[in-house]
Amino acid sequence: MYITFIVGTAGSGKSFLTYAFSQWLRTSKQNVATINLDPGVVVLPYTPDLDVRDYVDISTLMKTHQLGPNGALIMAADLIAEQSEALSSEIQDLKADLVLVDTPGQMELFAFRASGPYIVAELTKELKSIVYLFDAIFSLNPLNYVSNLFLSAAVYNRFLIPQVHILSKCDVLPQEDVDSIVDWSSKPDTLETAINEKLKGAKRLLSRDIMQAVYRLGLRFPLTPVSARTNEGMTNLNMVMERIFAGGDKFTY
Ligand SMILES: Nc1nc2c(ncn2[C@@H]2O[C@H](COP(=O)(O)OP(=O)(O)O)[C@@H](O)[C@H]2O)c(=O)[nH]1
Ligand SMILES: [Mg+2]
Repeated sequence: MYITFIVGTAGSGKSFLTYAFSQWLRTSKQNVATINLDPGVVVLPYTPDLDVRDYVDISTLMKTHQLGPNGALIMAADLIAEQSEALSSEIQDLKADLVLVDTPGQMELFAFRASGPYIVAELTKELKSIVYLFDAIFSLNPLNYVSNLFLSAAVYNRFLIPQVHILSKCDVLPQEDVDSIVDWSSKPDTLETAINEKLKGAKRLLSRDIMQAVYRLGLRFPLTPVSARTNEGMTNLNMVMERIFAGGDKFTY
C-alpha cells in the first residue's frame, strides 16, 4: 500500500484533485481508496472510504468547549492525532494499493502544528509521499509564486518525505502562461528574469533572495500542470507517483 497526502493552501484544489485523480485511477483499473482528513469540510466532491468527520464533530466541539471555528479546528486536529491508531487499522482494512488523503482546507492545521507530522508518521508505516498544490490562479504573479515556493519548502522541511509539486487548476490559464510557470519551476534564471521584469523595490529584492535561498538548499520543485476539471496532466501525475513509489511499476496488477 502506498499513501499520498494532498496538501496546499485553502482553496488550492485538494478535494477536487482527490476526487478527479481517484476517478482517473479507477478508470485505469487501479485499486485506490480516498480518505477525508478535513474535519471542517461541509460538502465534498467525492465519497471518502474513510472520513475523519466520523471521529470528530466540529459543531459539537464549538458548543461543548465554547470555541470559535478556528479553535474547534485546532482541537479537532489534536483529537484526530489521538485517534491515529484506530484510523490506522481502518486504513489497513481498506485493502487498497494506493490511498489518497485529502488534508484540511487550511494547510497550517495540517502542516504547521505538531499533530500533522504525528498523524503522517502514525497512520501507516507504508511508503508515503506528499502532493503539494500550487494554485494556478495565484501562481502567475512571481511574488505569489515565490511565496508559495517558500511555503512548499517549509512543508517539505516539516515532513521530510518525497514531495510532488502540482500546478493545480491549469485549465484556468492560457497554455503560454502555464508554460512560463513550469519554466520558472525548472529553470531558476527564467524565474529571476520574471522577478526583475514584474516586481519592484523591496518585493523584487526579497523575492530574489527567497528564491535563491530555496535553490541554495538544493530543493528542486518542478511543477506538473494538472486540471481536476479537464483531467489534463493526470497521466503525468500518475507517472511521477509511480516513479516515486513503485520504481515505475503500476500500483495494481
Ligand atoms: N477551473 C478549475 N477549478 C477548480 C479545479 N480544482 C478545484 N477547482 C475549484 O476551486 C475551488 C476550491 O477547490 P477545493 O478542491 O475545494 O479546494 P481545497 O480547499 O484545497 O480542498 C472549488 O470551487 C473548485 O470548483 C480545477 O482543476 N479547475
Ligand atoms: Mg478541501
